[in-house]
Amino acid sequence: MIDSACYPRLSRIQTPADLRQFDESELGAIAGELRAYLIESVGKSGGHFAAGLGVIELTVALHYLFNTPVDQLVWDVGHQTYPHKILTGRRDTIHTVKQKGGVAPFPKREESEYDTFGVGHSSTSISAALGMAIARQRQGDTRKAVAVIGDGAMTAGMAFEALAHAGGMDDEPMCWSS
Ligand SMILES: Cc1ncc(C[n+]2csc(CCOP(=O)(O)OP(=O)(O)O)c2C)c(N)n1
Repeated sequence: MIDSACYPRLSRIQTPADLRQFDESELGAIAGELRAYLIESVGKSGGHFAAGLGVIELTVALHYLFNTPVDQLVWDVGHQTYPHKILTGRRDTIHTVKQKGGVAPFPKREESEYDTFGVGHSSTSISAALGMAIARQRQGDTRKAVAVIGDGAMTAGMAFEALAHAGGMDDEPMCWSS
Protein backbone atom coordinates (compact mmCIF):
# COMPACT_ATOMS: atom_id res chain seq x y z
CA MET A 1 0.00 0.00 0.00
CA ILE A 2 1.14 3.52 -0.77
CA ASP A 3 2.33 5.59 2.20
CA SER A 4 0.04 8.63 2.39
CA ALA A 5 2.61 10.49 4.50
CA CYS A 6 5.17 10.29 1.67
CA TYR A 7 2.64 10.65 -1.14
CA PRO A 8 -0.16 12.91 0.18
CA ARG A 9 -1.62 13.56 -3.27
CA LEU A 10 -0.80 10.39 -5.20
CA SER A 11 -2.31 8.29 -2.41
CA ARG A 12 -5.65 9.97 -3.24
CA ILE A 13 -5.44 9.13 -6.94
CA GLN A 14 -6.77 5.73 -8.01
CA THR A 15 -7.96 6.84 -11.43
CA PRO A 16 -7.65 9.94 -13.65
CA ALA A 17 -11.06 11.10 -12.42
CA ASP A 18 -9.42 11.59 -9.00
CA LEU A 19 -6.53 13.46 -10.63
CA ARG A 20 -8.95 15.82 -12.35
CA GLN A 21 -10.37 16.84 -8.97
CA PHE A 22 -7.12 18.61 -8.06
CA ASP A 23 -6.50 22.27 -8.79
CA GLU A 24 -4.13 22.93 -11.67
CA SER A 25 -1.68 24.55 -9.22
CA GLU A 26 -1.10 21.12 -7.61
CA LEU A 27 -0.12 19.30 -10.80
CA GLY A 28 3.59 20.05 -10.39
CA ALA A 29 3.58 18.52 -6.92
CA ILE A 30 1.62 15.51 -8.21
CA ALA A 31 4.23 15.03 -10.95
CA GLY A 32 6.94 15.12 -8.27
CA GLU A 33 5.18 12.43 -6.24
CA LEU A 34 4.60 10.31 -9.35
CA ARG A 35 8.30 10.52 -10.25
CA ALA A 36 9.40 9.57 -6.73
CA TYR A 37 6.90 6.68 -6.61
CA LEU A 38 8.08 5.37 -9.99
CA ILE A 39 11.72 5.49 -8.88
CA GLU A 40 10.88 3.73 -5.61
CA SER A 41 8.81 1.03 -7.32
CA VAL A 42 10.80 0.28 -10.48
CA GLY A 43 14.05 0.73 -8.57
CA LYS A 44 13.10 -2.48 -6.74
CA SER A 45 11.17 -4.41 -9.40
CA GLY A 46 13.25 -3.60 -12.45
CA GLY A 47 11.69 -2.90 -15.83
CA HIS A 48 11.64 0.06 -18.22
CA PHE A 49 12.89 3.05 -16.29
CA ALA A 50 14.11 5.98 -18.39
CA ALA A 51 11.19 6.20 -20.81
CA GLY A 52 8.64 6.53 -18.01
CA LEU A 53 10.73 9.15 -16.21
CA GLY A 54 10.76 11.17 -19.43
CA VAL A 55 6.98 11.42 -19.66
CA ILE A 56 5.93 12.11 -16.07
CA GLU A 57 4.63 15.65 -16.68
CA LEU A 58 3.17 14.66 -20.06
CA THR A 59 1.28 11.75 -18.52
CA VAL A 60 -0.20 13.94 -15.78
CA ALA A 61 -1.15 16.62 -18.32
CA LEU A 62 -2.79 14.18 -20.75
CA HIS A 63 -4.93 12.51 -18.11
CA TYR A 64 -5.82 15.92 -16.65
CA LEU A 65 -6.80 17.54 -19.95
CA PHE A 66 -8.42 14.60 -21.72
CA ASN A 67 -11.39 12.72 -20.37
CA THR A 68 -9.77 9.29 -20.21
CA PRO A 69 -10.87 6.54 -20.71
CA VAL A 70 -13.65 8.09 -22.83
CA ASP A 71 -10.95 9.91 -24.79
CA GLN A 72 -8.40 7.30 -25.84
CA LEU A 73 -4.63 7.57 -25.37
CA VAL A 74 -2.53 5.47 -27.75
CA TRP A 75 1.06 5.21 -26.50
CA ASP A 76 3.66 4.29 -29.10
CA VAL A 77 5.88 1.32 -28.17
CA GLY A 78 4.33 1.40 -24.71
CA HIS A 79 7.58 1.12 -22.76
CA GLN A 80 6.87 4.56 -21.28
CA THR A 81 3.49 3.69 -19.73
CA TYR A 82 4.42 2.88 -16.12
CA PRO A 83 3.37 6.40 -14.95
CA HIS A 84 0.17 6.00 -17.00
CA LYS A 85 -0.44 2.65 -15.29
CA ILE A 86 0.14 4.18 -11.85
CA LEU A 87 -2.49 6.86 -12.56
CA THR A 88 -4.97 4.38 -14.04
CA GLY A 89 -5.75 1.90 -11.30
CA ARG A 90 -2.45 0.03 -11.08
CA ARG A 91 -0.65 2.19 -8.51
CA ASP A 92 -0.64 -0.54 -5.85
CA THR A 93 0.38 -3.37 -8.21
CA ILE A 94 3.01 -1.65 -10.35
CA HIS A 95 5.73 -3.33 -8.27
CA THR A 96 4.64 -6.66 -9.86
CA VAL A 97 5.60 -5.49 -13.36
CA LYS A 98 7.35 -8.13 -15.47
CA GLN A 99 6.59 -10.85 -12.91
CA LYS A 100 4.43 -13.87 -13.74
CA GLY A 101 0.81 -12.81 -13.31
CA GLY A 102 1.88 -9.23 -12.62
CA VAL A 103 1.29 -5.93 -14.37
CA ALA A 104 2.36 -6.09 -18.03
CA PRO A 105 5.31 -3.87 -19.03
CA PHE A 106 3.39 -2.61 -22.07
CA PRO A 107 -0.21 -1.46 -22.59
CA LYS A 108 -2.51 -4.47 -22.58
CA ARG A 109 -6.19 -4.14 -23.42
CA GLU A 110 -7.22 -7.05 -21.22
CA GLU A 111 -5.51 -5.38 -18.27
CA SER A 112 -7.26 -2.01 -18.33
CA GLU A 113 -9.81 0.03 -20.24
CA TYR A 114 -7.19 2.81 -20.19
CA ASP A 115 -4.86 0.64 -22.32
CA THR A 116 -6.52 1.22 -25.65
CA PHE A 117 -4.14 -0.57 -27.98
CA GLY A 118 -1.83 -3.53 -27.34
CA VAL A 119 1.72 -2.59 -28.27
CA GLY A 120 5.40 -3.45 -27.84
CA HIS A 121 6.63 -2.84 -31.35
CA SER A 122 7.07 0.79 -32.32
CA SER A 123 5.53 3.25 -34.77
CA THR A 124 1.92 2.03 -34.78
CA SER A 125 0.25 4.73 -32.65
CA ILE A 126 -0.67 7.28 -35.33
CA SER A 127 -2.22 4.61 -37.51
CA ALA A 128 -4.18 3.14 -34.59
CA ALA A 129 -5.40 6.52 -33.34
CA LEU A 130 -6.33 7.54 -36.88
CA GLY A 131 -8.46 4.41 -37.19
CA MET A 132 -10.19 5.24 -33.91
CA ALA A 133 -10.69 8.88 -34.98
CA ILE A 134 -12.16 7.92 -38.36
CA ALA A 135 -14.53 5.39 -36.77
CA ARG A 136 -15.75 7.99 -34.29
CA GLN A 137 -16.11 10.67 -36.91
CA ARG A 138 -18.33 8.36 -38.96
CA GLN A 139 -20.49 7.76 -35.92
CA GLY A 140 -20.77 11.48 -35.15
CA ASP A 141 -18.88 10.87 -31.93
CA THR A 142 -16.81 13.81 -30.62
CA ARG A 143 -14.58 11.79 -28.26
CA LYS A 144 -10.88 12.10 -28.98
CA ALA A 145 -8.10 9.65 -29.82
CA VAL A 146 -4.57 10.83 -28.99
CA ALA A 147 -1.36 9.30 -30.35
CA VAL A 148 1.74 9.82 -28.18
CA ILE A 149 4.90 9.10 -30.16
CA GLY A 150 8.61 9.73 -29.54
CA ASP A 151 11.26 10.88 -31.99
CA GLY A 152 12.72 7.37 -32.30
CA ALA A 153 9.40 5.76 -33.17
CA MET A 154 8.65 8.61 -35.59
CA THR A 155 11.45 7.44 -37.89
CA ALA A 156 9.67 4.31 -39.13
CA GLY A 157 7.77 3.99 -42.38
CA MET A 158 4.53 3.02 -40.70
CA ALA A 159 4.41 6.35 -38.85
CA PHE A 160 4.97 8.27 -42.09
CA GLU A 161 2.37 6.17 -43.87
CA ALA A 162 -0.16 7.12 -41.17
CA LEU A 163 0.80 10.80 -41.43
CA ALA A 164 0.27 10.68 -45.19
CA HIS A 165 -3.06 8.93 -44.67
CA ALA A 166 -4.26 11.50 -42.11
CA GLY A 167 -2.96 14.47 -44.11
CA GLY A 168 -4.67 13.29 -47.27
CA MET A 169 -8.14 13.11 -45.78
CA ASP A 170 -10.58 15.88 -46.62
CA ASP A 171 -12.36 15.96 -43.28
CA GLU A 172 -9.17 16.11 -41.13
CA PRO A 173 -9.85 13.63 -38.36
CA MET A 174 -6.54 14.45 -36.60
CA CYS A 175 -4.69 17.58 -35.49
CA TRP A 176 -1.06 18.04 -34.37
CA SER A 177 0.93 19.21 -31.41
CA SER A 178 4.65 18.77 -30.66
C1 LIG B 1 9.56 -2.16 -34.57
C2 LIG B 1 10.41 -1.96 -33.34
N1 LIG B 1 11.75 -1.86 -33.45
C3 LIG B 1 12.52 -1.67 -32.36
C4 LIG B 1 11.99 -1.60 -31.11
C5 LIG B 1 12.87 -1.45 -29.90
N2 LIG B 1 12.65 -0.15 -29.23
C6 LIG B 1 11.97 -0.03 -28.08
S1 LIG B 1 11.89 1.56 -27.53
C7 LIG B 1 12.78 2.09 -28.86
C8 LIG B 1 13.14 3.55 -28.99
C9 LIG B 1 11.93 4.43 -29.03
O1 LIG B 1 12.38 5.77 -29.08
P1 LIG B 1 11.39 6.95 -28.84
O2 LIG B 1 10.17 6.77 -29.66
O3 LIG B 1 12.16 8.22 -29.04
O4 LIG B 1 10.96 6.77 -27.33
P2 LIG B 1 11.76 7.30 -26.04
O5 LIG B 1 13.20 6.92 -26.22
O6 LIG B 1 11.54 8.78 -25.99
O7 LIG B 1 11.10 6.61 -24.89
C10 LIG B 1 13.12 1.04 -29.71
C11 LIG B 1 13.92 1.19 -30.96
C12 LIG B 1 10.57 -1.74 -31.02
N3 LIG B 1 9.93 -1.66 -29.83
N4 LIG B 1 9.82 -1.92 -32.13
